[in-house]
Amino acid sequence: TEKNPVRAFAEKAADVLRGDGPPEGVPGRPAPETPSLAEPTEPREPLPPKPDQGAPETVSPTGRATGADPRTRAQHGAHLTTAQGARLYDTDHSLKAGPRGPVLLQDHHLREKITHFDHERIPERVVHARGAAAHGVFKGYGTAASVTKAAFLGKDVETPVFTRFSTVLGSRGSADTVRDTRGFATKFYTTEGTFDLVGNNIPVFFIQDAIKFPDVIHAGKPHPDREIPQAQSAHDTFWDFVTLHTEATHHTLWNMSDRGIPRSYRMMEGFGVHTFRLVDAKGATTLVKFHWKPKLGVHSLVWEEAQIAGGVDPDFHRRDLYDAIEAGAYPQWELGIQTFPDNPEQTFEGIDLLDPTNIVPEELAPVQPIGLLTLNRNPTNFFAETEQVAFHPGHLVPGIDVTDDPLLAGRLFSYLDTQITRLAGPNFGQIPINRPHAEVNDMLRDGFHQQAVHTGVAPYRPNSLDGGCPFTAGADEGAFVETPVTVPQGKKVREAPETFSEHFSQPRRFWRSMSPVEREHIVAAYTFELGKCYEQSIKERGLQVLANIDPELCAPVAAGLGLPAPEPTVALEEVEPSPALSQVGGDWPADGRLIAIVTDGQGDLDGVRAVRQAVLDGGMVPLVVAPAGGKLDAEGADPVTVQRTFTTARSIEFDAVLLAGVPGRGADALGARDAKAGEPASGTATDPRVLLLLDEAFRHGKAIGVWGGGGTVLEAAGVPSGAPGVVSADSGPEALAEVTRLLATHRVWERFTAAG
Ligand code: HDD
Repeated sequence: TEKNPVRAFAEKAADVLRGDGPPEGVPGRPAPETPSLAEPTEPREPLPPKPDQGAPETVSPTGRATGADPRTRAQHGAHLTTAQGARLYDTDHSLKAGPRGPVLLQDHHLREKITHFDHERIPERVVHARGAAAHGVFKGYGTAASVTKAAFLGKDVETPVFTRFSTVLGSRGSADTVRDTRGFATKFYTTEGTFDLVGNNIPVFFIQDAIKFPDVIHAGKPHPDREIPQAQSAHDTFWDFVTLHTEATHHTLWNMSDRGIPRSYRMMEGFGVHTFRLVDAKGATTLVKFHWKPKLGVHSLVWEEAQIAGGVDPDFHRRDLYDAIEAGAYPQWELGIQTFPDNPEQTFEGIDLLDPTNIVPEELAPVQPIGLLTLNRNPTNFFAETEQVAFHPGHLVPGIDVTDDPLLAGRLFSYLDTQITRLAGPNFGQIPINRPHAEVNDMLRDGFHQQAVHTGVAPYRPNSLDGGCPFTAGADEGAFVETPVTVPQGKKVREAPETFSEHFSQPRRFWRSMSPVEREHIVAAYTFELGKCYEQSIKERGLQVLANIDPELCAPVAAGLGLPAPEPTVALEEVEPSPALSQVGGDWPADGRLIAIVTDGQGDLDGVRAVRQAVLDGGMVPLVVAPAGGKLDAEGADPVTVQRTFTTARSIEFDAVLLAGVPGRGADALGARDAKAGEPASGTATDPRVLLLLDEAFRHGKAIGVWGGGGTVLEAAGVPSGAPGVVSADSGPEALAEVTRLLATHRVWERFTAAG
């Protein structure tokens, strides 16, 4: 009689486990000549590297092939096992009563694999769902020692950190470059306990009291009926709320400015937003606002770039951060503080420090650097680290305390609360990324996902059974002791202080501090966003808010909407501009900037090589763009790897474009191909993808360099050769030198009409 196929199958498996060699085949299938997925081969140690993806440089600018390093492989053992550690001989076929028979319920591996998969997702964050993160180190300058006893701010003290950047409104899978506020949360694993600075890239908030947080988020999230639009503020409910609730005006104006579409997480400022209280060793207190200042300067995309990126590379910011760190271009920020006397009024120069819709201009209170953050290591596993990290503004260390900002008070409740659901129970602090580096000795016990095997019998105090331990510490032994501030007396009321009621002068200061080109962008943003609203009354209210900021802002937006500009309904208080608020002006390092070197793959390859090396020497990242992938001059001694093709390249990725002209083959040789046939064209036909690249780079204010006759390609693209920031040079390195100089200001601002 024929052998039971399931039994035969199991016997084969037993052979493998005994080490009797690979099975010849599974029931019903002939033994293959060469091992395939279904038939495990004899285990090999070390494992073969995962196949790299052809030219590794096409994967990351560093050219590091995934899988090359055994430590970063997904699997560490040679054998696949169940969750219980039993070795498996097949994970590709369900256990069946014969190859065409029904699947058997007794297949534990099938059930375990699918059950685990069914539960792979955890709830996304209710806000800030989409983010990217990196590990790094924070080094104190010691300059804060006069105002705080926090040990990690001491001179040259190094503290490991994990920083997560995020958008606020979008879901986990939404695009990176949407117009939105960005989160900037840093976990400092200090020796005195974990300190979290959970900030944003905008120094003010929409609301003054946390009780309004559900309202503002309900208004900003997609409409509850159709669940659109995703990750956008350009819709009725958002503008309904922010125009009815004018304390949101300041934050909304920042959103409509270039700050709402950062060029990169590496080029964003960060702000603690609230006023915090620092405490020195003697108990003296100082009020402060925290600032992160990026070493690369604060830069933004232009709106069209952000839109294009949303389609061609929704992971634009995530990729940028990862690639920069891979390439060794570690982003850095200085942590700084503005300091204010801790007076009973909690004001500075008439500005209410407890109102989180206020900034204090840097001209009134300079930002004093107190340490340096360097992000130098990408996460190993997105879920384990970036997704599971849990920040909390209440994670404080001795020397840093909170103030009575009513927005902060609600936050101190919300984060722990949301994480209990998101991370399934109260023990998420034991997840590796959330574990403090300081010693933990708590009396918290049991609960979902408890990882510890606690010993002893007395998780309570006082006790006599565990030697009375543990003991509490005094401030002199490093305890976190709340500052005994005097609490103002008063009646219990649901009211905001009178000082919270003026909502337009701070936005007016921001608007008046902008350069003409930044103003032009703000006008365009309001015109777009209000123009996307369906309700006429919301557009009209939006215009009223703008008139109350400044009629000069209101008028062009009203014209764009085709509506009359209303008169202001408030007295327009004069304000002193704060030049520090403008992103235009200043020279910044070009480190980590991405430079396209566009070539037709023939002509001046020596020029391409030289310029590529010069880009690297300048601390930037060269990306060679050619008609097809692979290598240029593949047979030669020094082949050039192509990183992008005319098909995969899009202008938004590059900070500047260099056109490698082709001397000797005619001025129009670069890109002079028939896009369809891929053949060089006889006349002046130029690949439309190259023309689009140049056209966009030009309109987005990017530096363009040509040498060796690329000028005619520019002409075909409609780029005027004498235009600002269009460099014509004798050689690639010369063109690059000028382009690098132009990169220092981020964009060629003269190209924008408002600046022209
Ligand atoms: Fe918040 C997440 C920043 C007000 C409630 N917030 C969250 C994150 C950042 C901020 C960066 C993402 C953290 C991460 O990467 O995991 N939030 C801010 C800033 C605020 C602010 C700068 C104002 C100054 N937030 C705020 C209020 C409330 C919350 C007023 C509630 C009353 N925030 C949350 C939250 C989140 C959160 C619901 C979602 C996921 C999480 O906490 O862990 O608790």
